[in-house]
Amino acid sequence: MKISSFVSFGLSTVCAVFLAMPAAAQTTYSFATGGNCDAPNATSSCTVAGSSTVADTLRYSGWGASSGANFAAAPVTEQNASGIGMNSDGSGSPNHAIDNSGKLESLLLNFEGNKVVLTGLAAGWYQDDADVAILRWVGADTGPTMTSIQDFRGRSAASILADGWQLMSTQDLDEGDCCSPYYNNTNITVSAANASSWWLVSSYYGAAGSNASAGIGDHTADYFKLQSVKATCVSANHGGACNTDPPSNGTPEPATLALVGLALAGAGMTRRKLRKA
Ligand SMILES: [Ca+2]
Ligand SMILES: [Ca+2]
Ligand SMILES: [Ca+2]
Ligand SMILES: [Ca+2]
Repeated sequence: MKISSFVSFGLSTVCAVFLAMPAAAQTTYSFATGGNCDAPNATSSCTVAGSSTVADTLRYSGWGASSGANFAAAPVTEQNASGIGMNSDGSGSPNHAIDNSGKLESLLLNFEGNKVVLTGLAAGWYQDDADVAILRWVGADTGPTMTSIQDFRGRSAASILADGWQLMSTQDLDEGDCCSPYYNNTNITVSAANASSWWLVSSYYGAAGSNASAGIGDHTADYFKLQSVKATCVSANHGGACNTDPPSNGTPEPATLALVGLALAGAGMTRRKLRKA
């Protein structure tokens, strides 16, 4: 192949690959479908499939913290069509919702191999007030260790950033600019600069840095059940196109490795038998 035709072939291949890359698409993850699981602690976090194949499954777990204390795993419970709630300090209504009366409760979202921008969320139920803080993880790729992170209440945006979190948006689901079922976009620009694999949907904590002028009407304690979130994938975790397969497919499971080992051992035995024959 001549150099010029080789270059031409290379360019057309690059163009074909580029054109084949999926455009950024918003995926809806619904917690209202039921039958997912109740997550009693962080080690048994639940997963929920997205509506699109562009973004992977979403893994989530619940966390609650007393004022001034570090987060501890909090049970996440299914609330049928309303979505999910959290029981860090009682299961009676309205403490069965995600709330900030007593403990500050936050839902940790992990989009595994993809970096996404959280582009929407919906509450399926609320009581009193329903103000929400949305943060993204800007720390190490391994993600947060929640048990080493302190309750956000009364802390500055700088101290939260030092922990690896960045406040991205505050939302007022009870007095929002939208409609039943209390759906609101998070108004975060979809860009690499705003993407992360880890997001936190927290009951409002009122720390410095939250934007009162954005319409947060913080009247009282907040109680809501999270019905769904929307996310737009920007890239895979280490650059490139968004992963379309579960990341676990890229890492051999121990059982797979054992099978490969058996196959290699079998091939070795066959070669030895062939040499003997
Ligand atoms: Ca609760
Ligand atoms: Ca509570
Ligand atoms: Ca409000
Ligand atoms: Ca409030």
